[in-house]
Amino acid sequence: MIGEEIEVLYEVDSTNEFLKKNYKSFHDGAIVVAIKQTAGKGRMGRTWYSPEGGLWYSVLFKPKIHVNLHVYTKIFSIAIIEVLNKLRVKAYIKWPNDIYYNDKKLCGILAESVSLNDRVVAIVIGIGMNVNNEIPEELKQSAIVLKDIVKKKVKITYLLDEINKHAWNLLISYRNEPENITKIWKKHLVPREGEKIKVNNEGETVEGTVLKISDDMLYIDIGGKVIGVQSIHKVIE
Ligand code: BT5
Repeated sequence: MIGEEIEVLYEVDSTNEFLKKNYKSFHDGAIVVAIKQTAGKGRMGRTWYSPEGGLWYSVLFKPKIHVNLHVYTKIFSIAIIEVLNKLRVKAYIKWPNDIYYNDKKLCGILAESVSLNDRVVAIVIGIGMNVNNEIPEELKQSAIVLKDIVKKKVKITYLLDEINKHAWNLLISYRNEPENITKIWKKHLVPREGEKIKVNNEGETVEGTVLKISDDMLYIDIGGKVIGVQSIHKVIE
């Protein structure tokens, strides 16, 4: 199960960092929730703004067999979309790992792993969702808060419990039918194959058409030349 073991911290630098440091003290499926983070982080050292009122937590996995990090990111993205759908919020997954509503970021996911002698010993999936929190002026154009979408405060514990339940069911279904997860993920994904997007290619913003989407690559046709954009590159639109 996910969240059977739970630690709630009033304040921590980052729940991902906390679990990466302390993974030995927790079981598979444990979660660490913070009321606020003082150094919440996104990918590639970016800052994740996480004041009181949001859902900021990390899940620990100690898989016995190797499972790619992308799988966990997909599973939690789908779980979050399913829970938001229950609240009648039509959110979508913006490639590779963001949850968006009306062109604005509602939630981000950060998947990390800890290795010992080349063996992955812990996987930490960090989830940050704007729920009842404020967002700073500089993010107002690009970010959104759940309470402003549904026009009322939403219970953090409800979201936490639902996301974990959905993610657990998806994880079990992944074991039996791995390709089904990719199918569901693609259904909620923006952009879709065939759509036009803008990407940052060698420092320049260029427009192209998405030819194919794989786990961690977008293949884009830019005027006849096909480039592979890895998830670490920034997709502009
Ligand atoms: C992400 O990174 O979207 C992953 C965010 C993961 C946060 C969770 S919270 C619990 C756990 N503990 C952590 O320390 N992290 C995880 P990325 O795609 O790199 O997006 C980062 C960018 O999103 C920033 O550069 C800002 O532009 C923007 N941003 C920062 N805070 C935001 C917020 N609260 N809401 C929306 N956008 C935000």
